[in-house]
Amino acid sequence: MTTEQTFIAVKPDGVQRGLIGPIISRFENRGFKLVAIKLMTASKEHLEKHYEDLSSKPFFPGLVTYMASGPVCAMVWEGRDVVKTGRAILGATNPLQSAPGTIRGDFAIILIWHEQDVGRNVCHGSDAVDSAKKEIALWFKEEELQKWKPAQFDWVYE
Ligand code: DAT
Ligand code: MG
Repeated sequence: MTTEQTFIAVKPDGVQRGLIGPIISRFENRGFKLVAIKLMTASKEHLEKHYEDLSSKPFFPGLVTYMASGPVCAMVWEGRDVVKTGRAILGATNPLQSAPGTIRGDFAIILIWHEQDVGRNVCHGSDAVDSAKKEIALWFKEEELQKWKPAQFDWVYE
């Protein structure tokens, strides 16, 4: 069985709106395992590294300022195919296009697509196994990642 890890972060709007619990529940309910979690206000330098692939985009400075504006809930989740499934649980980047049943589709309430608003989409999730590895290393020290076997493990996986 290939087990992988993904980096999930409840963004400042999600933290302010009391959505940490509901977001954690969606990953727990699916059978994924939480291996690290912390609430932290990231520096702009840290977020510039996190979003370095987007540095040429016009919305980059606004994205970094917004993400540094308050605490985010940074997490690492582990399980079979968790990177791709995590993206499915999150929904499309633009909340207008994210399906009901997804985190963004259920909780992001943006009504007008424009450059300023699309950032308020509640939650981040790594988009590939490689970027997940990079993001986990940026946000967590190796010793912060817990190695444990949930009691439900043998009921989740065949
Ligand atoms: P995702 O978060 O779905 O991986 P992304 O990596 O392309 O999306 O972009 C990172 C974040 O940047 C995204 O969650 C919200 C913001 N963003 C993306 N496209 C944007 C746009 N056209 N205008 C403003 N913000 C945008
Ligand atoms: Mg992305």
